[in-house]
Amino acid sequence: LQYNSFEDPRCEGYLEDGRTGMSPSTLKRAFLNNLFYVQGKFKALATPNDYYMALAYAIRDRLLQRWINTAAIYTAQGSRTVAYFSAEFLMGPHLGNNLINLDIYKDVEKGIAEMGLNLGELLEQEEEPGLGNGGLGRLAACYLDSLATLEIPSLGYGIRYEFGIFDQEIEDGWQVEITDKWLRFGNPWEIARPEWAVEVKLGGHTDHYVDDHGRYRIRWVPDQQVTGIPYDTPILGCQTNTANTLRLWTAEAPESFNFNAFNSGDYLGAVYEKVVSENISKVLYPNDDSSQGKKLRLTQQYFFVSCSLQDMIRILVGQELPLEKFHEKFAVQLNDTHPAIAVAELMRLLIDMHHMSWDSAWSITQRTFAYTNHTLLPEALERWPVELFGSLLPRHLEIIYELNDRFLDEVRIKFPEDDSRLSRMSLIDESGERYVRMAHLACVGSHAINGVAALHTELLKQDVLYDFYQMYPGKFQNKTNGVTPRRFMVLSNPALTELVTSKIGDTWIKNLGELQKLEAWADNPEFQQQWRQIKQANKQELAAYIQKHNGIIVDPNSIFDILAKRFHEYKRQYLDLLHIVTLYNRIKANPDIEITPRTFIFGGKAAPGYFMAKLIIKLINSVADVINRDPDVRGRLKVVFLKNYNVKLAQRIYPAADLSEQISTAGKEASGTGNMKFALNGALTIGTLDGANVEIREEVGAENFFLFGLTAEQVYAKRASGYNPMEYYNSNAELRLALDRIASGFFSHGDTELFKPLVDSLLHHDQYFLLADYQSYIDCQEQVGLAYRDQDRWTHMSILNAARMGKFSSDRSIQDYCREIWKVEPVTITLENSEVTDS
Ligand code: OAK
Repeated sequence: LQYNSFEDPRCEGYLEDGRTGMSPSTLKRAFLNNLFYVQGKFKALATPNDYYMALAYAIRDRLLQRWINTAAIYTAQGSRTVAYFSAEFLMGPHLGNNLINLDIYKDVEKGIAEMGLNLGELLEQEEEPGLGNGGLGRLAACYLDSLATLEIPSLGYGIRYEFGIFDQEIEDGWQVEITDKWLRFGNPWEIARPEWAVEVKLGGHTDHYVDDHGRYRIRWVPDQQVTGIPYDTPILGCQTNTANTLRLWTAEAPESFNFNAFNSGDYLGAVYEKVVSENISKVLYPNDDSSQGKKLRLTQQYFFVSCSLQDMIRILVGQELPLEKFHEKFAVQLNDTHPAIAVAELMRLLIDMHHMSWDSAWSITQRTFAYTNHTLLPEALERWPVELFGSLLPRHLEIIYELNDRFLDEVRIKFPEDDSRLSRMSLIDESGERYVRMAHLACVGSHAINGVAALHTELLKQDVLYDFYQMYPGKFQNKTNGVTPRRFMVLSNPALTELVTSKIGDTWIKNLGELQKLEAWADNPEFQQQWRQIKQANKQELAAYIQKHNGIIVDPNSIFDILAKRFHEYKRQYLDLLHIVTLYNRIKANPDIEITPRTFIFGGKAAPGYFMAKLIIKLINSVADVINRDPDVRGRLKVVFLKNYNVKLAQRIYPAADLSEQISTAGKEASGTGNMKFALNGALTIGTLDGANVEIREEVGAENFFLFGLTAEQVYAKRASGYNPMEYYNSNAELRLALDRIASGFFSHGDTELFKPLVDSLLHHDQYFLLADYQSYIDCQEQVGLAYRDQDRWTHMSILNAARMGKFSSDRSIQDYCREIWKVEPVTITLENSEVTDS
């Protein structure tokens, strides 16, 4: 043992040995020990992955003391705890983030360099845990970071998918999906806890019977059972000792389950059962903002929810608290409706398993749950055919029917003689085939319902959840999303972090509002110069990445105009393309035209079954092929599609962006969070009045935001009065030329069929009002080009954008949730050699 407590002030006051020490010498020794004893390698044979693993284990050791102390103190104090239920956690790589939060990034970088290695290269080795699709999953990850940083007792509960979001390859311009084998080389960040495994029932039927005491009871007789094994990952807060837990469940066949089959010699039959069980946590459904209605998906949802609630009851009982205090011990947040089955499951556990009365169980349930809605798109609202639902969860269906009877009685009392309201609000859609409506279940079973940006919450109240707002106005709240500045600034943009810190100190990292102090520097020529140089260097790095991966040379002096997010028609990547084709047409018509050089960068995945989204990816790549090669363009325009957009790539992209494209049809994007990450890194936004763009613009000032397009209200009005996209096509020559160019086969080797579905959808439907917003977008982009020519003005705007992002820290969001929904308080974790640590 080495006692280094006095070498480093951060280690003061607690035992420091070879597995906890933060001094460079101790870290180095730990690294080399792990290379030898964990990886079984010496330097000559070690691969970059061996080095990554050796470092990851050294850092994990440094988390463990904090993690164990955190658990011990929460247990001893019986702390009120947030349980964040989410089918997705898009965590991104852990190592770099843990180095930042432990505040040892630079020391480790130096120590690693002294051994002739490069930290950046080791970080690249980490397989990203991509257990989410996009916004909703990444938000959950940012919230875990903030919960730990704010020292709030919390658990993230979800699914340990064996395959996360697919890897995207591009072949001949088309997206191709490859399975994401993220666990291939092992995962140093998780610890399996088989001792806390739980059993989950599926299928079968229910038995109604009278027990030995003459009481009426209901028993669920399942026809399948699976075991949930928890895998825990520590979630360290920034510059605090708190290390909370992300607990993800893996499905396995119960040991006893195939016993009979084995005994009867049906080996393959027994193995088959095992395979069926393990399928449950096999793969993440790759749909963003849409629901497929597959039984396996409902099984996944029920599986992780049941595991988690049973786990929480175990924790409660372990702390000798009565079940009646469930809602005092836990505040459960439902991340959209994916975990909404929890409402019925908690009722079942309390009533059937723990013999509580209906009324007590319902009171506890409603006080436990709160529901966040993340979408206004009708296709994303989850509903399950009653038959499918009943075949998997027969007891839950009974409970939902009973809940519905009681709920509709309440509606009748509040709104007498209103049958259409009853059918609109029912938990069961009976307008045709019968469905269970998960959003309704979530609304009824929760004490709080929130949207994720001010506009979104208003639209929920006026439209999607209008009846529920009338029924329960007091339940509705807004909680505007936020992002963690640790990952999306400190880790991903070290140069800017250092510049900012040199001027205003480093407390902004945990109190983002302090960035406001940068406003004083917005017109300082020297500061502006430094700000620009950093952006330039970040752009050069991205340019090198583009050259390496796409073979395209781009000009770091051009505007880096970036659209990076999932592909969806409402997000309007296609509108960006229409702008590109318009600029190209102008050049072709007049090769000497003055155009501010731009590099258009796209990134994002399309759901594998989403034909139109995949065709837009193909169109981007096809347009890129033509424009990038055309000598008339003289390099003034470049188009780049970066494949496999994920958290790692996002971290490279935000710091290098000049212009952030946030161009969804107003009223469609619930919030957006990429918009916040871009602005935090000094990109200016071109955007519609949609989602959180509205609030971003309010914060940064209208003069520092490029606004275009119809408002949500105008979109509704236009739709109501009969929108005809053809009118725009006929009356706008540039628009017509752009669409005709695409339709003519110019970008598809003469093939006029390939992009026809895209062109036709705009001309005949244009569900998302691209043509209505086209001219406004083109004009606004003109303003962007002009603004960029005045570098002092642009830099001034860029600084103010970053300086005014304080509101969009996920720390602020989490503080709002804590105060207004969860009613939880921070708990300080100490590292002293307390009794709990010794025992
Ligand atoms: C995914 C599946 C179903 C429903 C919603 C989603 C989703 O990702 N929604 C997104 O959530 C983000 C976080 O709140 C928002 O910023 C995005 O606007 C929203 O589309």
